[in-house]
Amino acid sequence: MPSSLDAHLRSALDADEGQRRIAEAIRHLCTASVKVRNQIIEGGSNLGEQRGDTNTDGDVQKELDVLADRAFLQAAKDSGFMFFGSEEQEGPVTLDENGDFAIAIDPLDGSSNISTNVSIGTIFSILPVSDANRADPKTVFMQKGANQLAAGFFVYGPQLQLVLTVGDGTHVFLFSPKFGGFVEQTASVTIADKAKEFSVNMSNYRHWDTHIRNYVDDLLAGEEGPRERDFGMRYVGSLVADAYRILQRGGVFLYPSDGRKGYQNGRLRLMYEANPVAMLVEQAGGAATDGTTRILDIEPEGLHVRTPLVFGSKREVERIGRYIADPDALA
Ligand code: P6P
Repeated sequence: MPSSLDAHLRSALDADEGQRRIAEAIRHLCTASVKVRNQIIEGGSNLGEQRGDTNTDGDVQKELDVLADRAFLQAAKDSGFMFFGSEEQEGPVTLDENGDFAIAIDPLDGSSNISTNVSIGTIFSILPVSDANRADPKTVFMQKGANQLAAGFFVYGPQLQLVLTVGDGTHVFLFSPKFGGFVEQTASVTIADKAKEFSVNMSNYRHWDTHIRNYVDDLLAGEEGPRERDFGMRYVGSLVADAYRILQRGGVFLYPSDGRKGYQNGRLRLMYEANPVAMLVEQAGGAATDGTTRILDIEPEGLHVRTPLVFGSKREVERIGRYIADPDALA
């Protein structure tokens, strides 16, 4: 019988009461993920239907967005954790004045893909609450990603998977209805150092800065240009799907800043997309930057701030930094 998530949590998070509370919160998050999974499987065709409200991205909420937000808010309540989600217009929800931990979460990332049956996900980050910032929920979440105690994402695809780190490497767990829980699928994922694929929305090419265009041009030129090989391209348009593929077989993902209105810092959110993905990728031996600065070192200037995001095979992420630092160099 493969090792269970429970066994992993008991061995990785058992040093003190705080760690045990984080383990319990991860169990509650898993319970919420199974509710979302079951709704996707059984929920019929209205899951992608719009409800009329908009979230902070300006996206119209879908039925499943609201169900996921409620399910994960309940998980935070059951954990006694503060809660801040991408769907929250007003800001963080204080659930427990004396809470020691907080969850920043995108309850349903990629919901525009529901109607096309593409993998979607939930991305979460667990942060400490210090006495200094406990009084103001907003300051609780205004901390850099390096402070994360745990991070993960659920992938609602052909299988329900949990990609998780509690600072002890990145591990993949598979939901097994037969087993009635999550079983370990891959212990200690390692991202291949060399990238053979890149992942970017090429339709934004004309909006990128010169150095990003130069970098992508060289990828497209392959062996006929300055690069040592030809490259493949994969782009799902669902962050958890692209991130999971890169964790499994290497590659590099880019969502750069671009000239479009509202995209000067790219599209992805620092708090509940870039930071958790960056922790998972670094724990798997990869790298994650905004092009030049380590994502986990970025001090947030707002709760829903966006950041340019580059992550994946470490040598490729570093190469992009060299294109930006010296656009004329053939990095
Ligand atoms: P674009 C999905 O809506 C999402 O937030 C991420 O999951 C994904 O990586 C990105 O947006 C895709 O954005 O502009 O390429 O459609």
